[in-house]
Amino acid sequence: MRTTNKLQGTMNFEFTEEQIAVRDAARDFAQNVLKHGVIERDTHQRFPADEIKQLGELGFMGMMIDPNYGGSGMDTVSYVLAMEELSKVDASASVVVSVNNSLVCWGLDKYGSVEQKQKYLVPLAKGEKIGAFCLSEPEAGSDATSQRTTAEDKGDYYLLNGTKNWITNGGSASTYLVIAQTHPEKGHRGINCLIVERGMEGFMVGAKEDKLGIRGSDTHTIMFQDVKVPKENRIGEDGFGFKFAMSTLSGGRIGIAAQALGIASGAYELALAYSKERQAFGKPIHEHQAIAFKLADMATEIEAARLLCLKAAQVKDAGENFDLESSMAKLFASRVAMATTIEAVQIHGGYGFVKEYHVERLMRDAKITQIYEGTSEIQKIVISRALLKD
Ligand code: COS
Repeated sequence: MRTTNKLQGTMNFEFTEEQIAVRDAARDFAQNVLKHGVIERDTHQRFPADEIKQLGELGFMGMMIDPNYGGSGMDTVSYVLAMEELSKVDASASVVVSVNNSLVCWGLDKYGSVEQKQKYLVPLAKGEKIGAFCLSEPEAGSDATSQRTTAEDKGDYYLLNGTKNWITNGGSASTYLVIAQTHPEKGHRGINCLIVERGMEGFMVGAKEDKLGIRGSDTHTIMFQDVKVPKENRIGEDGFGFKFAMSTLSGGRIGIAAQALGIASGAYELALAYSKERQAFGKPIHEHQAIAFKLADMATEIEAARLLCLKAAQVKDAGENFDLESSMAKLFASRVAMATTIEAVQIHGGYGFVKEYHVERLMRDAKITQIYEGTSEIQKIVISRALLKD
């Protein structure tokens, strides 16, 4: 299937047996394990620690990582399929999976040294430890080059000082990839990424955020006060940190696009089932065209989002540059997640407004997919720049 000349390659619509098995395993886990307690975890902002441990044992925490480094050696298509299934039920658990897989493990696997992979990647990919990615700051979210956190070069170590905001897995992680400025005069080319361990002297976890959605995931401010980070914990060459962050986020956006897709398809499936059960004016509500047309729009948009997610995954798996495709997938899928969940609540009427029916939570969870790992506005910058580039 050829698309615009800026989008590349062909698209294969057939899944392998392995991809189907991964999707089915994720679906079983979501329906049989995650569903139980999801409302309670959301209400009390309780981190799904046991569930994440089990996902690690099943190989879902380092899906795209070489088995030699503790991973499952799967492709990005399998990752998208798994993320959709998990996110249909519990977007809080799926963001933990997404950050660990694509922002932390994938970045370490692609750009880390052999020693860094042996020491840090193996336990993260096995799910024995959890990782966090620290880029955003109180005054640098979208404008990611304006890092105020500093990593002063002190010879055989960096002296790390600063504050990071809205860090997913902030309270539960052991390994933090921290973006910091070493050479301010060089702008983004002076930025480094350092591997920081929880427990290093001067490392502090701030208060947990009280959030609108994905309330089961734990989001914290992280502070560094004169943390001495050994030089061997820098990823890549001196000054590679910004490119590391951009490249890693590009892959992360496929995970979040798939999360948004799952939130949308989860809400759609609930709305479809409800529309067959609920009677109004003497017949099931899906027999009213007002509801049937909503379902038609929802299903069509979800399918389009699914194709964009799979396209981005296939381009990445082919080893091509996937920045454009991942941003398109995230921009569109997150918009579909928001629109679909609002309609799912509407179809449920008054029941949609109460927790027991799940769709209000999915609606709250959907919003963050338009914000984290690059807002929708940032995705439009990436997309338009790629389209307009000579
Ligand atoms: N992979 C590798 N390198 C990349 C890249 C990618 N996907 N995207 C950009 N770069 C490189 C560029 O090549 C450039 O390097 P050189 O100047 O050496 O060529 C460098 O990064 C800076 O790129 P650019 O000039 O495009 O930077 P801008 O300041 O214009 O910012 C945006 C670009 C806005 C796209 C970027 O800052 C961004 O993505 N911001 C959002 C960050 C984000 O997602 N925050 C959420 C926090 S994580 S939850």
